[in-house]
This record gives sequence, structure tokens and C-alpha cells, in this order.
Amino acid sequence: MKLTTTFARLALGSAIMLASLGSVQAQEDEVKIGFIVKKPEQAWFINEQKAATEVGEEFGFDVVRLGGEDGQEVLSAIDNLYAQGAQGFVICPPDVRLGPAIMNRANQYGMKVVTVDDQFVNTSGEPMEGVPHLGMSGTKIGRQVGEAIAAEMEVRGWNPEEVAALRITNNELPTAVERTDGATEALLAAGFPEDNIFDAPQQNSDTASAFSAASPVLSQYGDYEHWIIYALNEESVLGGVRATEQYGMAAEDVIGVGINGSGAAFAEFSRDNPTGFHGTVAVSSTMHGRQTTEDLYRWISEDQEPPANTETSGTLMTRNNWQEVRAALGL
Ligand code: FCA
Repeated sequence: MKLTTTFARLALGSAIMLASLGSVQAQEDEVKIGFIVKKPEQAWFINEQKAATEVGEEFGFDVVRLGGEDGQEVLSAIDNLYAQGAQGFVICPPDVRLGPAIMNRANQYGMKVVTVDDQFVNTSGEPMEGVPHLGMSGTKIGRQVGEAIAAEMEVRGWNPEEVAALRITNNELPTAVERTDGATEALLAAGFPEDNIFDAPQQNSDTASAFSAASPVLSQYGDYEHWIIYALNEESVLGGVRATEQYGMAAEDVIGVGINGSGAAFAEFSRDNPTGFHGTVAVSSTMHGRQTTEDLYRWISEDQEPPANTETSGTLMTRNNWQEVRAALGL
């Protein structure tokens, strides 16, 4: 009786071993990747991750969507992905200076990494060019913002000398600096007076931090009747617009132009009455999510390394054309 039990146990043991060997084999053939974003609740990132999942469904591999709102969260997300057998991840990091630490962890695990939107910088603050990146062309898209604002000022017949600019800045993030610098450049080229540009440095890249940054600037320069607003993204421009409303300014006295073209802008354009949010330069978050996911997949499965740096472009979206632009960009 005892012998039989031992034998049965042994037989069961080898069956389990065989079964687990089988699953290791399967895991080796199966591709699984992570898609980690700094702000999982923001419409831009929701859409990007959704697009990534769809690519996985089409090609037949798994995409694990994760949030990484600070360094600790990102490192645990990477550990978690490794434990699940993932071979790599796409990431928009919460702080670009985490690049070396993130790469260190990924290299320990032999995982491949592609950055999206916000490119890693090394300890000297230079872009980490060894990590394939896809993001918007910050300067060009920023210029489009400046040009759109200048054009709308002309439509409204504003005298630039009497207009104040609320420039919501984020100096920690290189793409943000490129975007607001590009907009400033285009405004100056259109004759906007440099002395009328006032900075509102934000701590983050969302509406709440932009609102807090904007309010004191509006009250400090409350003599201006007309305001233009720009920032790294539409969420932040919306924070500025909300601050002008709280300050009692009318929609026709405010021209805010954002960047992204995500659900935040669609909700604003869908309101019955126009607000100070005039428009946004829309970029395809669908394409950003799809392309980076596909690139990483091919790198893992076909050993085809992605391009070092891909720059994407944008289209101005306003209350008048947003539905057409949305459809054209697959949003
Ligand atoms: C940055 C911004 C996002 C989006 C993205 C492309 O990460 O914070 O809102 O503009 O670049």
C-alpha cells in the first residue's frame, strides 16, 4: 500500500514536471510585452494603451497595460512583467531622468525597451539615443500652436500690444520645452511682443497643476483684457482656460490652443457654447500606441531593431473640424 502510494506520488510528480516543462516551452514561443504609461487616467494614454492591445490581438501576442506614476511604480511594473514572462516593454516614463535606472533593470532581465512620447535622458541630461524612441516633433508642433494662435488673434482683430500670453511651462520635460519654445518662436515671428509673455511653471502635465500655476499669473497681470494660452498639452491649456473662467474672463477674450487631440479636447468641443479653448494640434495617439507596440514585437520576434527616433506630426483641430480630424487620425 505504502509502495503504491509512493509510486503514485512519483508518477504524479513527473506528470506535473512534464506539464510545467510544456508551459515553459509555450512561454518561450509566446510573446508578451508591457505598455507602461505615466498617467494611465489621461485620455491620450488610455487611447495609446488601447491601440497597443489591439495590435496584440491582431498579431496574436499579449499586451499588459500598466501605470507607472513614479520611479518606484515603474520598477515594480518591470519586476511584475518579468515575473509574467514578458520579453520587453514600451514606456512613457513619469520622469525622463529615470532612463538609466529603468534601462539597468530591463538589462538585468534581458528585456527590450522602446520609449514613447517622453524620451529618456542620461545623467548629463542628453537624450538616451540607444533606446528606440517614437514621439511628436515638439518644435514643429509647438510652432503650429503659435501660428494657430496668431491667426485667431487676427480673426478677432486683437492688437498684440494689448494681449498677454500665459505660457504654462514644464522645464523638467524636454519635449515640453520644445513645444512651448516652438509656440513662442512662431508668436514672436508673427509680431507678438516678448514682454507680454508670462510664465506659469507647472509641477506636472495635467489640468490641476496647470490651473494652480495659471491662477497667480492671471491675478498678477489682471489689467490685460485679452489672453492667449499655450502649454505642452491640451490638458494643461484647459487648466489655464478654467483659471481664466474662474477669474471672470469671457470666452471671446481668451484663445487657448493645446496639443494632443484626445478625449479632453473632444469633451470641450462638444459643449453647447464655445469656451476659451480655441483648438488643439492633434497627433494620433492611436498611431503612437500601434507603431511602438508593433516595433517592439518585431524586435522580439524577428530581431528587427526599431528605428532610433521617429518624429510624428500634427493637424490643427478646432470646434469646426474636430470630428473630421478625429476620424482622419483614427482616434
Ligand atoms: C507628453 C504629454 C502628454 C502627451 C505626450 C505625447 O507625455 O505629457 O500629454 O502630449 O507627451
